Formats: sequence, structure tokens, C-alpha cells
Amino acid sequence: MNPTMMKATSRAHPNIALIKYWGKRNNELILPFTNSLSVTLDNLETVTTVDFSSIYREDLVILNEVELLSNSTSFKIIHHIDLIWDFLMNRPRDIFVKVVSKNNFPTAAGFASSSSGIAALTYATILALHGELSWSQISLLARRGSGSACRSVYGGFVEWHAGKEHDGRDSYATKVHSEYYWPDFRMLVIVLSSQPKYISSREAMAVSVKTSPLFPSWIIRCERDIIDLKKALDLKAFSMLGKIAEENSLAMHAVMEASQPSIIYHTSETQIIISAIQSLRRTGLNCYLTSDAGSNIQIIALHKDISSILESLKQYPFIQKIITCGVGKGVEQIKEDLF
Ligand code: 2P0
Repeated sequence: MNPTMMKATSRAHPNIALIKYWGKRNNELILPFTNSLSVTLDNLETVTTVDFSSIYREDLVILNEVELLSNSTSFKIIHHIDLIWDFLMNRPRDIFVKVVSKNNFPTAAGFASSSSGIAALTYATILALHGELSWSQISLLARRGSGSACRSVYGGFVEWHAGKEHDGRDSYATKVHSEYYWPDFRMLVIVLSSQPKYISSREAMAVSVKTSPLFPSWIIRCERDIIDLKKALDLKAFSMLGKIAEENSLAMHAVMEASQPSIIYHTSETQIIISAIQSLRRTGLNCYLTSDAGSNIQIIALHKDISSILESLKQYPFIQKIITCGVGKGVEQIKEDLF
């Protein structure tokens, strides 16, 4: 990168939580009640170029080839860039910025696109501003844009520490095991719908915190599930890991569904696939499910079982697409800019 230029490009992969983050203790600073633990996926990616230049006459945000004109997503992106600028520079921003970002998967449909999107934006902005920060600081800044993004800073299996401080200085992610730790670990991303979800995770989790009678027990459960899941990971005990992850995900959906108003992301197709995975297990195939805020499902499995699982899913014509992912890398700089 030319040192006088303020332009950089980065790539990040989405992560899927095995122990979910659901509920904030501080909405503005994005501080969760509980730790969460995720796996970063290969194959799916966001690439983002950020360019600060005096040639621009306004801030420009182009996401998946569509220019975003003053909508809530462009506001969120520019607000996040300003937060990083304020952290790194000792003067107010006096230059416009152009951001171009591309996902190779559907946006805002329960594929954790905000995790890779905000992680890539955070890192490209830091690089464009020639910032030199530790990975913990990068993760902490990514958290300020979107909670789950702090986990996509790293590859492999990643834990976001909720932290205890009111200002959030101890709330960032760290790596539990690298992307090379479990080469046979797979996640099948089952695309049932590519439509954006009807209520954002951010809004939905605020409703759950305020109104779900299950929320207090959710906090206690996650504390226990994180400890058990880390034990399963250390032992590479696949069935133990899958069972904890599946039950944690279904418990999160129960918390949502008990909220007032009830939040139901799962559709009848989602329920069919949940039953299918559970019955595949009864026939001896070792596979488990997890599901984020959306109607889609991810299957947790090992490499040796993937072809049998794919074969058995052929009977469901409403499945739009299945993407097989392994464990992916953390955020990285790439040389080819998008413009
Ligand atoms: C997770 N999700 O742990 C959970 C599980 C969805 C369900 O993190 O408000 O986009 O920006 O912090 O990170 C999605 O929520 O929400 C999410 P904000 P985010 O992956």
C-alpha cells in the first residue's frame, strides 16, 4: 500500500455461534450478558475496500453493487467508520470516504453477514488509516459495529468474552483453537430463504431481554454450556459438542418465542429440516443443527458423513442451496482492491 494513500482492502469470513449471543447488557456499547463461542467458516466471505480521498464530494457506500443512499445500513457503516477514525486520529474526520463491499452469500438472512461485513469493514478502515492495533483492540472495535463481528476477526473456534467493565474494555474475542485444529469439522449451510429477516437481531434481542420470562434462565444456561462446549472441543468429542450446540440454539429460539410479542424466525420448512436432522441421527448419522436469527439452518457434521447427509436432503425440494464449509481463517488484508 502506498503510504500516502488511505485505501485498503480486507477479507473476512462469517462465523456461526455454537453457543449463541442473545441479549445485551448495554445496547449502545454492544455488551452482551454472556460469553459466546463460534466457528469461523471458510467458503463464505465478505471483501471490503475503504478509501478516504479528497476526490470524493460525499460519503459513498456500495454493497453488493447497489449504492446505499442514506438508509439505515449506510448510516451504520459510516457511523462505524467514524468511531474507528475517532479512536485512531486526533482530529475530526475532514475527508470523505468510499466503501465498496461484496458478499458471496445472501445478506441479512440469518447467514451472519453482519459478522463478516463489519469485521472486514473494521480491518480495512484500520489499515486505510495506517493504524497499528493488537488483535484484541481490533476485535473490540469490530464489536462496536456488530457484536458477532468481534468473533470473525479470528479464524478457528473463537470465544467472545462478555466482560465485566461498564465501558466494555474487557469485552472482545480470543481464539480458542486455530483453523487447523479440527480439519474434519464441517458446517452445512442450508439455504431455505434468502429474504432479509422480518425483524433484525438487534431489535429482537432487545425485546427478548425486556420481555422473555426465559431470559434469566438463558443467562445461567449459557454460562454452563460454554464450559461444557470448550471441554468437548478440547477432547474433539463431536457428539458432545453437537448436542450442546443444538440444544443451545433451540433454547435461544425458545427465549425468542416466549417474548412479547413472540418472535418466530422458524418457518414450516425450518421445522421439517430440524425433524429431518433429528431423525437422521436416530438412523446413526452423527449430525446436529444450529440456527441463528432467521429461518435458515446449519448442520454440524464431520467430513466422513457429508455425502450421506447431502443425499438424504435431496428429498426436500424447498432447499434452495447447500454450502459445505470447513473452518475458516480470520480477517486478512488482500492486495486486490475492489475499485
Ligand atoms: C450469534 N446472533 O451469536 C447470535 C445468534 C444471531 C443469533 O450475533 O446487535 O448482528 O449487531 O450486536 O451480532 C446476530 O446479532 O447483532 C447474532 P448486533 P448481531 O451469532
